[in-house]
Amino acid sequence: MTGIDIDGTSVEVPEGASLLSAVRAVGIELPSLCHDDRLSPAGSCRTCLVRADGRIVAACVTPAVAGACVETGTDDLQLLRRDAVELIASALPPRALAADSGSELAQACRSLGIGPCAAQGNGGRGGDESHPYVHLDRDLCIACGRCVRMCSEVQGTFALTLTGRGADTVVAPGTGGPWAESDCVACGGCVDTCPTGAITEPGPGRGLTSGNRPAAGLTRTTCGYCGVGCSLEVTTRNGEVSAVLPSRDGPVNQGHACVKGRFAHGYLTSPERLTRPLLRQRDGRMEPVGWDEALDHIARGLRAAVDAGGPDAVAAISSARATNEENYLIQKFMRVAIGSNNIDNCSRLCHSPSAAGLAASFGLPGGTDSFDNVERADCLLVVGANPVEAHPVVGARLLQRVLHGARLVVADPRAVGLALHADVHLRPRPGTNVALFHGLAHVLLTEGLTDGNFLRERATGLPELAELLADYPPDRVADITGVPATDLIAAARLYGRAEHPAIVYGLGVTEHLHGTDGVRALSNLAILRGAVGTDLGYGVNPLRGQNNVQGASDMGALPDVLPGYRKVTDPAARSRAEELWGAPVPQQPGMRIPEMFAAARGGELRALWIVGEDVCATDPDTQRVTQALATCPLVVCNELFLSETARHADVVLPVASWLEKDGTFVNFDRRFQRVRAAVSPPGEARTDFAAVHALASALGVDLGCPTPAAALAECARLTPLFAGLSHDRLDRENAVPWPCPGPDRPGEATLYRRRFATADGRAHLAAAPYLPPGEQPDEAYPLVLVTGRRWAHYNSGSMTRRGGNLGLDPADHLDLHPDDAARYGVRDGQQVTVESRHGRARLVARIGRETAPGQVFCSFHFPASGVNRLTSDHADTVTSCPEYKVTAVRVAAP
Ligand SMILES: Nc1nc2c(c(=O)[nH]1)N[C@H]1C(S)=C(S)[C@@H](COP(=O)(O)OP(=O)(O)OC[C@H]3O[C@@H](n4cnc5c(=O)[nH]c(N)nc54)[C@H](O)[C@@H]3O)O[C@H]1N2
Ligand SMILES: Nc1nc2c(c(=O)[nH]1)N[C@H]1C(S)=C(S)[C@@H](COP(=O)(O)OP(=O)(O)OC[C@H]3O[C@@H](n4cnc5c(=O)[nH]c(N)nc54)[C@H](O)[C@@H]3O)O[C@H]1N2
Ligand SMILES: [Mo]
Repeated sequence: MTGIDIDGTSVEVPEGASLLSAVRAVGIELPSLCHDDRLSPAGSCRTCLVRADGRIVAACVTPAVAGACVETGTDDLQLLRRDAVELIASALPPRALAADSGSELAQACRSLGIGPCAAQGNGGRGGDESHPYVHLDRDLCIACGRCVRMCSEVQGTFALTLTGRGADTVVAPGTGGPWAESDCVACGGCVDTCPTGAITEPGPGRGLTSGNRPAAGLTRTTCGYCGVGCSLEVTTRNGEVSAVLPSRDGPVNQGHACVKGRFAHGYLTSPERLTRPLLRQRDGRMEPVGWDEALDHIARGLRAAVDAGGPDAVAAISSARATNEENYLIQKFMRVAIGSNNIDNCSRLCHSPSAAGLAASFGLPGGTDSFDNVERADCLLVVGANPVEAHPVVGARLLQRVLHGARLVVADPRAVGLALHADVHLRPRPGTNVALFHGLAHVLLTEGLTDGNFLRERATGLPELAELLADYPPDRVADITGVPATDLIAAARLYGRAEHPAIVYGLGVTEHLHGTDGVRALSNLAILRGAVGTDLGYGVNPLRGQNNVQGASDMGALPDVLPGYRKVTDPAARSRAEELWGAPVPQQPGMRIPEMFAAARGGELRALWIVGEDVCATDPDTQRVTQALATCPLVVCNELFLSETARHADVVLPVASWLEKDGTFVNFDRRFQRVRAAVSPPGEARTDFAAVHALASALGVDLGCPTPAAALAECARLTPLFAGLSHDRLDRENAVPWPCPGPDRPGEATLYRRRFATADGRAHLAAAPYLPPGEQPDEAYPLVLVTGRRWAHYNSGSMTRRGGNLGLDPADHLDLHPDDAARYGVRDGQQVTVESRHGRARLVARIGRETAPGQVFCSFHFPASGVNRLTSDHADTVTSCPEYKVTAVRVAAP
């Protein structure tokens, strides 16, 4: 710490702090129009002038030197600052200082006594309103460069620049054309930092930033899109959301956000929102009915199903979009009110191989380290993940780390996102990860880049693995994967020689026929290096997908485990739950999602309750899913919209979304965070929590835990993993990671410091051989289709297609290499038909070099394009996670 004197008050500030932060630390506010704590200081606007040891300096760029004597309040300084601000304002048109402007500049003028008539510019420089979420008013630009720095130093997109000379300097997209056609990914960072209102969000959020948001009508919550878990501040007006701003102190996002959390809330008020329950009539039409009638119908259907086939004739798919408390209640409903373990959730389709693989290697079904640790790594191995598009705030933080010198190895067949910044980009053929990871491990072992002590004392399985790895020399791995041996060796050396390497991975590892083997083979690398559970590295970390996919599983919405991953086959675990729930818990593990559909097609499953998953759009081989729903006598769906699945249901219950409910989510690095209702659900829509209670009541069952807080409290009593968690605590502390065994314990952000959570306390190396993917191309289906995500849309697109994001990306595109485009006669922008052995889809071709020849890529955000009619029912042999990443297809221009 450094001690300095400010206007006679002593203050201690961290080493290297600026005078501006020291001045603020004693409660003095100075205007600072070119400054934002999230950015490097510029010192260009000269509005934060102070006198330090007799010299007049800009406080934002002057470091606090021990013993310095700083004056801020003398008349001459006040005058200098006032002049500086007035000079800036004078160039702007009068609207810059309009009475209702909350901009930083307008506020500074008000506090310095500068009247609105100070703004005397003529304007006339025009604007850019081409973008749905970011509008530019060039007349208000003071060329402070904050937006440009936000875009480069926080977001890392480098989309903005300052153009023009002298007084005419103004921000502009670097590509020169309209904003909408620039590289902007609408993270909102420029809007949030702009001090004058030159860059704003159109509509009711106009002019609001995380610096000037109103205190009234403000709700702090956690984003309900992806698993990053950004903290957001939601402002409302007349009962509607007016803006969603990133929390400056958000534990994960630190004042940043992305196009989804920040802007994609238009779906809330979409005219297509469901506001009343729907019941299918005898003639097949869906008609709105009251809740009582809908619940009564479901209750009768459930009783009939149980009478005909026993409790296991009923199943539920719980939602990774819903809260922990809702998931807890749904699994309790299935176990207590129905008497079946037939409960599963979307992690089946996503990171179930992570849960299985990480638990087998290390003991617990979650990532090993906190993201804050990962960010400290000097070498990042990013595998089968595209965080720049799918976890943008994490992607931005990782990119900054790389721009500041961390080494980066990316393993991904496509050249997108972080791969463009990699020291080594490994491009394995889809489905060959296990061979690739064994190749890397082979090099670590043969080059002595392993940690002998760690392997002896904290791991098992080395002899078996070493024997297997003898079969994976770089040349053979090159044959299998297509990755040149030299690249493989270079990558292994980077990871092997780094001081603190970290592994981050995504669905490119899990959504395969051998996804669990992939997770285990990837974990081998961290174990060989001793880079997990030690200070030597930051482990193995899945970028989990949906907002609460970790939590849905944590809460026991799985067929084989109770809350906290206690096996249903374990008598002790069952009896603890039975004691608390006052009902017997079935001991037979239930069905997984694909088994539910098979049982429905086979006539054994007679009632299926689907809570917030559009299985007819997002599960693989959807034609067969639709068949399953058509055969099942009762299908109930909790939804916001009439999704593909809801269209096939017998009863649809209208429910609240994340901005309309109370509870908690668990993000990708195991942090519990609060979710709070900012607005009310529309019409008669209820929360999933209320809907489950209502259905239990209709069956004459009281599930207890009347409120979300009570549900989490009950879960904490049930399982030691979450014993220290409660809503009260999260209201105070914002984020608490699990395991958290007591209210006075902080929670373990980093796992396994003392021992691994396996039965023998050791990390387990896995010697699983490489096996080929389920689908191979042939003459009839010569291309390999990989499916995945695009930045502007989210999964089924049910929310992001209803609002401005549609303007940013209007269709599912098929990316293909120019060679393949030429071979199959496809033009850029053309509608094409894609056919697999399972079905057919219609997509818009996009020709580029992101995909390798012989491979094509598309998203699945527009159910109408039918992408999941293409994908097969091949699934991970351990967890049944679909092989979404490998499908043999052919492409034809119509
Ligand atoms: N914008 C946006 N964000 C999202 C979502 C969304 O739909 N849109 N969905 C959320 C959800 S549910 C999830 S699970 C996450 C997913 O986040 P990610 O896992 O990052 O998403 P994907 O794009 O499906 O796949 C990641 C990468 O795996 C690569 N890949 C495919 N096959 C292989 C292979 O065999 N080996 C290797 N090494 N790589 C391969 C693909 O080329 C792709 O770039 O994103 C979440 N965030
Ligand atoms: N081809 C291909 N298919 C894939 C993937 C892939 O990579 N390729 N990825 C898979 C992965 S990882 C995932 S996670 C799945 C995602 O698939 P889904 O879970 O089906 O997709 P989402 O769009 O996230 O949400 C499903 C539905 O939940 C509704 N919803 C949102 N919030 C709530 C809520 O609070 N309560 C209720 N009841 N409903 C709500 C939405 O309106 C939406 O219709 O897709 C999988 N499908
Ligand atoms: Mo996912």
